[in-house]
Amino acid sequence: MPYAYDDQNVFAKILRQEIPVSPIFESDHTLAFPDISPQKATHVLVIPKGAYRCFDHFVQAASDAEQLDFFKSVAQIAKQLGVSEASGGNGYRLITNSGPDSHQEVPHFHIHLLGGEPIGPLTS
Ligand code: DGP
Repeated sequence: MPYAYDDQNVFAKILRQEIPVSPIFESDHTLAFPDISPQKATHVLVIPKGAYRCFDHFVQAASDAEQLDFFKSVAQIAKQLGVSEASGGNGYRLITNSGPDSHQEVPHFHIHLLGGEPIGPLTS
């Protein structure tokens, strides 16, 4: 099934610098910035710069270079934020919502990186 991409979504506007954010990390293919409504002490969104609607779309359509850059960036960001065990932190949670049942609000693939405090079990 083809993935339609709505280039009016808020993250597309952030990538075009139509909406300001304060990036905490940027690489060739990846951008990260704080969530506007943080749910934990650390709550960062990591997005690919390419136009991908959800995780499945990203894995299906992004180049190997984009995918490698993205996933290595997530680990690098966790280190930079001091939440990874490798950087002396206590760990973190990654979440990605993909499609309507998951409650994905912004239709541009993104990973929530949550940490900086104990997080309970998944509940819903
Ligand atoms: P999701 O439900 O997985 O699609 O999460 C979308 C997240 O995006 C949500 O936690 C709030 C965040 N968000 C929405 N609009 C903006 C924005 O304009 N700036 C920033 N920094 N985050 C936003």
